[in-house]
Amino acid sequence: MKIIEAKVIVTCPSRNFVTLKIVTDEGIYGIGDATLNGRELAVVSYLEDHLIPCLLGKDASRIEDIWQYFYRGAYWRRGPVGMTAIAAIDVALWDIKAKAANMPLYQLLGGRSRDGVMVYGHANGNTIEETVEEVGRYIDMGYKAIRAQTGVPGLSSTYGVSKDKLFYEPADANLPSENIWSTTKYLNSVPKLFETLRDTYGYDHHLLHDAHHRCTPLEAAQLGKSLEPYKLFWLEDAVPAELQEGFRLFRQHTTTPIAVGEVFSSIHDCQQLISEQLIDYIRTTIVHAGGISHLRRIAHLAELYHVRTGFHGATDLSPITMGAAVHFDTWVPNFGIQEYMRHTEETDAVFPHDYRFEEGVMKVGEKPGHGVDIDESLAAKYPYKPAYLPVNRLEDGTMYNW
Ligand code: GCO
Ligand code: MG
Repeated sequence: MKIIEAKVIVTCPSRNFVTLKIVTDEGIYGIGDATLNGRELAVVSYLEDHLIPCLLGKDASRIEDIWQYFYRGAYWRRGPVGMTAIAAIDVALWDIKAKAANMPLYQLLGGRSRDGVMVYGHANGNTIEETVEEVGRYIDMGYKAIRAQTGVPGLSSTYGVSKDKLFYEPADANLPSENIWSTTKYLNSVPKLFETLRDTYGYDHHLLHDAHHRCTPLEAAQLGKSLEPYKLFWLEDAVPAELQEGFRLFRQHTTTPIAVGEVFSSIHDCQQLISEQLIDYIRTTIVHAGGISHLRRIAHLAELYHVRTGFHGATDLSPITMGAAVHFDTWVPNFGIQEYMRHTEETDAVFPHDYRFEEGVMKVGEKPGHGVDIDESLAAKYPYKPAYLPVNRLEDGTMYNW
């Protein structure tokens, strides 16, 4: 089965998405997500100028060999741009293989391990009262697990708090907007949110929180400790993870479960975190970490060390990644949870799909492949719009992690 065409489709139905479509001489095609939020066109160029010319004419059934060709065969390897491009190829090829086998992707991966995939939604508000109300809205929609983020008194804006409650979109400006940050103010406000949430709704729902790379290991340890009474499902990205051994100090001081990894692009970014059991959930996802072929290796490594999966699923991951993830999650033995940030109706119309939300879980579809398609003529109606994620400064003006 020869690859005869590969094209990149850029579209902006509410936000930017990059999609790779691979067509074979047998008429079967597959699609993969290639979206890297705020850096979309770098991946477009990497695919169009460097990978697609080498892909044409290859045998679409040789997924592993093609993966190795683009990873090992590239002298300059790893990094988010390269691994996102490889992921798009990999997912499109798995889609093709599953369609050729006339099977839904999860069957090809090894079959079903569970009936539904528990997902968590995002509740947020400017104040604790507003956030508590929003969490109630998610409980009413049937969610079993909810992430809660709230505004920090004394800071005019912060990560995770949006104008439109149901559709949080951080890439909100054609040049990066600037946020101001204070970890001291933040650390004082978060425990109050979770105390109020537990007082209001009790302990039947899973609650999660994302610190978005803002703490040092010691600050993260303090935060984890202060949240222990509220029994979080996880505390995410408390510490930036370039220094994997930095998690030792954090880990040793708290029993709050630790999640990290949405910005990782390879198994080498989390090898120590996993093998030293410094984390409980690995968040690395299909589109940013080399596709299904590579994420499978990460999941297997994690399984050896009691680490479970909790893949990134924000709106900047297209419905193609969501669809592929639901197949992966339906199969993977050490599944933990899946993030699910709702896409807008415009996005869903461009990417018709057969996964569906039912009573707190995502149900996989039975269509051959990963079950997501792209409506190209509708996609063409939404041209690319430059959009950046914000940047962050401390109150004295110093650049900080966003
Ligand atoms: C999450 C993430 C996102 C990211 C976004 C960046 O946990 O869902 O932290 O909100 O900020 O995906 O592109
Ligand atoms: Mg996050």
